[in-house]
Amino acid sequence: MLVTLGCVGAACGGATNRGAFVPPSPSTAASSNPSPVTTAPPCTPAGTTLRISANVTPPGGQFGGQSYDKDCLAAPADIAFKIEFDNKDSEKHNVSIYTNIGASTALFKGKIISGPEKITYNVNALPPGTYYFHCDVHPNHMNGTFVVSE
Ligand SMILES: [Cu+2]
Repeated sequence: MLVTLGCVGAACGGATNRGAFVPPSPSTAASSNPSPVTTAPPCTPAGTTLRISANVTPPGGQFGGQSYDKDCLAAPADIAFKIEFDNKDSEKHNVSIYTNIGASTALFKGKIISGPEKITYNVNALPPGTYYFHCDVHPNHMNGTFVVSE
């Protein structure tokens, strides 16, 4: 069966994945009914510069069309890193990291910027864990998993 390594789909695509290991195709035929890999993180770190964009909100999407271009970010553990945030939208957005989906404890809060504009956030080192990120302006529509791992 196929083993999923790293990002699912285009969730974590980008230039930082250039050096990512690409598994060879298995010699056996792919199962028509692959079982999900439940233990692998949804994305894995590839360097200390992370990138995420806020998509342009479609017309009429003012109360629900806001979105990021990915739903998983990953950073290496125990080392400071950067998040290059490209707000392509005309609305205000940011990226903040929380301990969990309830967003009760913030690990990092990014400055909210009006787009179109780019900003680079400098984030202090975090211990390994599976956290959560969202836009503080649109937490219900712009959010995802934040993985910190070796
Ligand atoms: Cu937002």
